[in-house]
Amino acid sequence: MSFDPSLLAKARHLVVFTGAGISAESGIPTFRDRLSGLWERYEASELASAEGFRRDPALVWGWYEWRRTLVHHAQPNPGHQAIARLAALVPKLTLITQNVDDLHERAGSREALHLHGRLDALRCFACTRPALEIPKPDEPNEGRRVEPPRCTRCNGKLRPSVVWFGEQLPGDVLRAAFTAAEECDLLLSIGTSGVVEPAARIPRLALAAGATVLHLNTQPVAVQGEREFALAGPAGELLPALLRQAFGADA
Ligand code: BV8
Ligand code: ZN
Repeated sequence: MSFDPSLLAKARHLVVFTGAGISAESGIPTFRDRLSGLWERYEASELASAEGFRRDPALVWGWYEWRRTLVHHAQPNPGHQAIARLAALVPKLTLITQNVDDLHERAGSREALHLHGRLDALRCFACTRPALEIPKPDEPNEGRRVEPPRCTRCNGKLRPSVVWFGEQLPGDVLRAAFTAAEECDLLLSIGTSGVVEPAARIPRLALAAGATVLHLNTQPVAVQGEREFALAGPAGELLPALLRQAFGADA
């Protein structure tokens, strides 16, 4: 049985849950599914972790600087834009993202719940206080080592305010995400491999609470039961088509 687009038009509370795949068509490498994927190129545990930063701060800071410049030069794609339009088409929308880029915001989405923090915020690795000014990122140069800037208060090294592996997700954001997943009647899970915990629990929570879940992914996604569906294809094409089917040609 295939997904009925009218469910989107009838949704009272829609949750949109995104992963790295929603930014792929903006030219931001995902973590696993492409040969040049960041995780293929580096050990994620080596780079996206406090131990990695302690061991080689210049390599980790250089990786984040490269990613910040990629995002800085990237544009939101039709997938991000369709999600931004959805907010005006349904009574209530909660956007939850695993991504640390600001492409949802630049597409016009407001109040995205960033489970894993954001690249464009920095804090001190030593005293944890937020950095007051964000240095302009250097030009992209994959894997170049760059010494991290220093905290103006304690001279500690600055780090990106993202959630590294082994670090806890911000409790208030995670609770808001879980609550939305349990309250919604429809959840779109877009561009995520569903590997990273606890974020990967979100579609499962929605399904268990009786919602319908639709996965949008270039790869096939295994679904079970009569309330879980999957569409295979790029989000930048599937989402605009879904809005047209649900809300009419000019949605
Ligand atoms: C925690 C910020 C506990 C940083 C990220 C076993 C061993 C070791 C650890 C664990 C383990 N089991 C569980 C863990 C814990 C660990 C974890 O889940 N590890 C995984 C690898 C197994 N989790 C943690 O450590 C979390 N913290 O558990 O803390 C704790 C408790 C108490 C006290 C202290 C600690 C923290 C996890 C957060 C890590 N940080 N990001 C940064 O970005 O640098 S996660 C990072 O990877 C991304 O943010 C993203 O969330 C994730 C990658 O996942 P996806 O978004 O799904 O992206 P991916 O590339 O995987 O997939 C892309 C998908 O898109 C693919 O399916 C592809 O087919 C599809 N696609 C591609 N193109 C398109 C598309 N779809 C549609 N359209 C397209 N065009
Ligand atoms: Zn400091």
